[in-house]
Amino acid sequence: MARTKLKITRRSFLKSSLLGATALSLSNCSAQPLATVMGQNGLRLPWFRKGQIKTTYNYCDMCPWRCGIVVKSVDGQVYKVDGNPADPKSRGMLCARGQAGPSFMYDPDRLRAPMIRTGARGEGKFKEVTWQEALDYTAEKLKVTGQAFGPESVAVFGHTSGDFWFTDYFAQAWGTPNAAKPSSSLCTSPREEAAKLTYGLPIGGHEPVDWEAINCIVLIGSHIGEDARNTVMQDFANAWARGAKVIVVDPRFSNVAAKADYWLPIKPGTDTALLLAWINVLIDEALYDQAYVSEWTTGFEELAAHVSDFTPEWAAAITDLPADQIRATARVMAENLPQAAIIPGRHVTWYGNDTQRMRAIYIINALLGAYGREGGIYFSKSPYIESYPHPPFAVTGSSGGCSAEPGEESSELPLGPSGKARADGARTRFLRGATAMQELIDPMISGEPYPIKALIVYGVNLLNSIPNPQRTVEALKKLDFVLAVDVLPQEHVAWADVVFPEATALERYDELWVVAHKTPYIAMREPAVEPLYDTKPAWWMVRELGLRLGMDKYFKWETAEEYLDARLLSIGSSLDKMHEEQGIIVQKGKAYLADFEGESPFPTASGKIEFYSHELAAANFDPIPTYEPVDEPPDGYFRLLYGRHPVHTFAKTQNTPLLNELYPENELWLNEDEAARQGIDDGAYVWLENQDGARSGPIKVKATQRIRSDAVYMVHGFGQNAPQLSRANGKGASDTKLQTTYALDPISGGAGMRVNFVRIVREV
Ligand SMILES: Nc1nc2c(c(=O)[nH]1)N[C@H]1C(S)=C(S)[C@@H](COP(=O)(O)OP(=O)(O)OC[C@H]3O[C@@H](n4cnc5c(=O)[nH]c(N)nc54)[C@H](O)[C@@H]3O)O[C@H]1N2
Ligand SMILES: Nc1nc2c(c(=O)[nH]1)N[C@H]1C(S)=C(S)[C@@H](COP(=O)(O)OP(=O)(O)OC[C@H]3O[C@@H](n4cnc5c(=O)[nH]c(N)nc54)[C@H](O)[C@@H]3O)O[C@H]1N2
Ligand code: SF4
Ligand SMILES: [Mo]
Repeated sequence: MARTKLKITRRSFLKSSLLGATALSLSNCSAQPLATVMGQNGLRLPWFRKGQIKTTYNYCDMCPWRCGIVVKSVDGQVYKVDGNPADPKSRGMLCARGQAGPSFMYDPDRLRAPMIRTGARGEGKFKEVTWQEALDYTAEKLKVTGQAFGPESVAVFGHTSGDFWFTDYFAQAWGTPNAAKPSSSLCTSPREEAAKLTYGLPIGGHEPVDWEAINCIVLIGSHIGEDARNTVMQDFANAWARGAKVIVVDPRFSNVAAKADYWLPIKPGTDTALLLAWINVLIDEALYDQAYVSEWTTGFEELAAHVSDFTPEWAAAITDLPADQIRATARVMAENLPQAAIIPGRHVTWYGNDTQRMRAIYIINALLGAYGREGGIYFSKSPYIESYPHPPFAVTGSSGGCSAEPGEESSELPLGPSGKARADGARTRFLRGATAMQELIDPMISGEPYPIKALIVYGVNLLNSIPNPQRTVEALKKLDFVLAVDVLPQEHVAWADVVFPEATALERYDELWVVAHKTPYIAMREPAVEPLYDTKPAWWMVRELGLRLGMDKYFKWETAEEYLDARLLSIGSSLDKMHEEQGIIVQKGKAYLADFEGESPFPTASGKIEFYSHELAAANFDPIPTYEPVDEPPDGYFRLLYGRHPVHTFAKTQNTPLLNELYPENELWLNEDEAARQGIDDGAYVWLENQDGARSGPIKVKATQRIRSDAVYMVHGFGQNAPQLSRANGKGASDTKLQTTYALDPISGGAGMRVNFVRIVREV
């Protein structure tokens, strides 16, 4: 395939074939009468005002990646967001979802006023109340619950960028260790635990791949281009145009597989066998970086002995891949070392043995000498900035996650003020793990190990993000009190006692976005316009609650500006100064081994990369990764796989007018031969039933050779049951509703969701 030797620019980026959908969104818009597009998005004509154009700086909240944006508004209306050229993530460009920020903000279905429930839970009947009433009522409920059952009986779930105020600040000040983010145990926790166990450092929010100089890119179930993180797409496209070799391991011919030199259509769930065979080849053929391994690693002898039988022929029988292809791909990696690496991936909670798979990945990267080398994996550094000065919190500990800045590490599980550890600890405990969100649902139902009686849900799509939503509904029925803080009437909002409607990211100040990076940096969020309707920002909500709950000492600041200025003062800046400097502060990094002048950059016990983990051995886990088979689909069933669509984020953008127009419903990828065997036409609508009898649909069949015959695939986030989401309600099928079970990773607390099977049902 010919590659255009072209550096990605703003113009070429939008044209890139990887980004077909992005380009489509723009051409679609310009082809329609402007009034139609504006009308669909709740915008008023005339759009060309005489008023002055106001510029504000922000970071995109349309997905957890958070590209820096420049917001243009006139007379209190937002018209346009652009990538902030000064921002190391966006570099002046945005993806389709980022461009749709104003469309998300002007969604006519938004929550408009605080509400208190009047009907039964789940019925969705509320009365609008004043903020005073909603806050007084909530504070009273929290106070009573805390007095009767202790502060840890209140769980706080948070995601989206404002979650800091609830999940970190409020939860710790209030004193509950039961604060969790879906971006940890439903996303990254295995890769974070594995990284800390293997080389002592977290991956962090921004994967430290040294894209500028990498020559061999290996993707294990990461589908760049569908996983549409702006920066990663730019970086990948540039590396590809430079001629970097690309190896994609995916049971599905993903968009990025179409750009690959090697596509390995692996049998789902067998990746660790492939990885062990790759290690076997690298060692057996002495292809690894021997100088690096002897200087920077421990446990090589044990590793070599461990993998000696895991030959490509052994793996071929397990993975359904030819042994020659396994050997050839290991050699391609080695030919390019140390400018070769397996990309850490992001959503890595797959089959329950995920920390071990991630460790196998990092072991290969170390054999390739990639850590701390140009074109390999650089060392991220956190920016320097002080926290807002406050008295010690009642409980400390990171709730973790891909949206969190790396928190304080502690070797113990966080304890509440009454001495109780996190309620997920009994099942998933491993030393430094972040709270496992899905493991906090059982204590809400059973009261074990102790009762959780109240739940605050901030920016988490409760019934679409946590597997086994049927169980979550049981919990919602049992809880004494539920507060939902959201911007949209999502499915779970109907189950809340109180609803706080939040102002969107474009309408509020927020905590700084502090990013560990090659060039550590800080981005700001300032409001472009006044909040619409009777909505408020999260910082204001937690402060008002805190004052009502006698937590005044944590809320000495009166406004977000005061809070932010105090933090920025610690680095000689201020909100005004940051605004003048395009909303971004960049600091100096320490990316490569050479920057450490002989000191070890690896904060493990040995100061080296540990092929053999004494820490895991001591906790009775395999010290070197082993392959564990996963259950096969029963007869007549397919493994249910899922992933991203370039123009949607999880289950939150399906109702966004512009994005809904681009991809209104998801499809079921079904192998064409299987479809023919079952007499199902391409484009037919079917229902799906899982191994436990849960159903979802109808969903349109996409009969294709781009997927193996033992699995089906759909985009996550559809099949919602939320009558007030006028565009998203009832469209397509829900992967979550078909995930009635998950496999718990005992090391990281991750919930492996690819262990569910579905069969096709023609009629309901
Ligand atoms: N079945 C299944 N489950 C998954 C995944 C999957 O692929 N399949 N993916 C997993 C992964 S990788 C992740 S990271 C998680 C993501 O999990 P979530 O973050 O829960 O996913 P979203 O659907 O984006 O939900 C965001 C919620 O925040 C609300 N919201 C949006 N903006 C704001 C705001 O400004 N303020 C407030 N208060 N609320 C706001 C939205 O309306 C929505 O309710 O899901 C995980 N769960
Ligand atoms: N457009 C868009 N982009 C996003 C997001 C979004 O919501 N929308 N969310 C962001 C977030 S928080 C996350 S965590 C990432 C997630 O994005 P990634 O981590 O890149 O991808 P996943 O969605 O987990 O991976 C899905 C891929 O894994 C393949 N797969 C399934 N089973 C197996 C298996 O057993 N082995 C192998 N090798 N492959 C398998 C699937 O076919 C699919 O191609 O995306 C980020 N980017
Ligand atoms: S990747 Fe797209 S949606 Fe995510 S933060 Fe960047 S521009 Fe926004
Ligand atoms: Mo994620």
